[in-house]
Amino acid sequence: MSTSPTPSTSIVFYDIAMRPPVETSCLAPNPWKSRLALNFKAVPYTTSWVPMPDIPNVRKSLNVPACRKFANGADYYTLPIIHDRATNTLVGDSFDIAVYLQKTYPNAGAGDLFPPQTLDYAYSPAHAPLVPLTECRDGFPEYAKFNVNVDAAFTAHIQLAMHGMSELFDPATAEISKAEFVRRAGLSKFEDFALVGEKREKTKESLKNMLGGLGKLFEKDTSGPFLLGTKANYADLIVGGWLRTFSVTLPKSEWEELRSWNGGVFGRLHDALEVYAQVK
Ligand SMILES: N[C@@H](CCC(=O)N[C@@H](CS)C(=O)NCC(=O)O)C(=O)O
Repeated sequence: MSTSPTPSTSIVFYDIAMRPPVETSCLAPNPWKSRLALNFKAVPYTTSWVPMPDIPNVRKSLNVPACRKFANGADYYTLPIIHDRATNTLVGDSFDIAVYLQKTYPNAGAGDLFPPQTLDYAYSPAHAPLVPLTECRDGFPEYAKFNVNVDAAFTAHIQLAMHGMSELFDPATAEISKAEFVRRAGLSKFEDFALVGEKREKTKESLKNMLGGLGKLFEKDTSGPFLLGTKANYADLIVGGWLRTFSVTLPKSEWEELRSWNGGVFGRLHDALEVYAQVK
């Protein structure tokens, strides 16, 4: 018999508020990984939508230390966070959230988020990311390493998504958010993030190559659409979180292209994860 707590008191899930309606505009990859995991586990939760400029205050007021730092060592306050009121636990990193859900609710919903598997994928970006990524987390080392590599791989191509992302900023705080992105990048105006023409094509080509490598993992089990065939696990959700970001921020024609690469492996994965993509 399971001794895990009953998730009767709902979890509060903190995600970044984009343009209303937030249900269709939410796009941050790490919160998406957690939403997919919460829905996979079918635990009751409600979303608390945090305007982007309020993230530092919300995180500080919950007493959750930053899990990411800027290149100069200053704290970088991020979401997601979950507050599980059934166990009075706060968790402030998407990987830690998945591990927490698995350990606390091992048999809930669709079951095991971390079935044993080898996740043989390494990505070395040509340049260090603008903001260093969080270091590899504890628990399920194969998955933790995969998470770091997948984050590095997609982050290296994030400029493709910047324009689409800015269109989805909440108009109430868009100017503050844009100014913050400009400041972090050491640019003078948001338009400097623009990626067009030949340069855009090159970055798309690089994204296609990166996904070519990642896609090979999904082609091992041909019963698909998931890494281990017909049942999803957290590694699928890690990639699925990033696909959510690109699905709403790339121009439609480019998203359709991406879906078709590698014989459509990523389009199928994205569609198959729709069952865990409800925004609550
Ligand atoms: N390792 C952390 C990273 C979280 C993270 O980078 N969150 C981004 C969204 S995906 C964020 O909150 N950004 C806020 C900002 O850029 O101001 C996790 O997986 O939760």
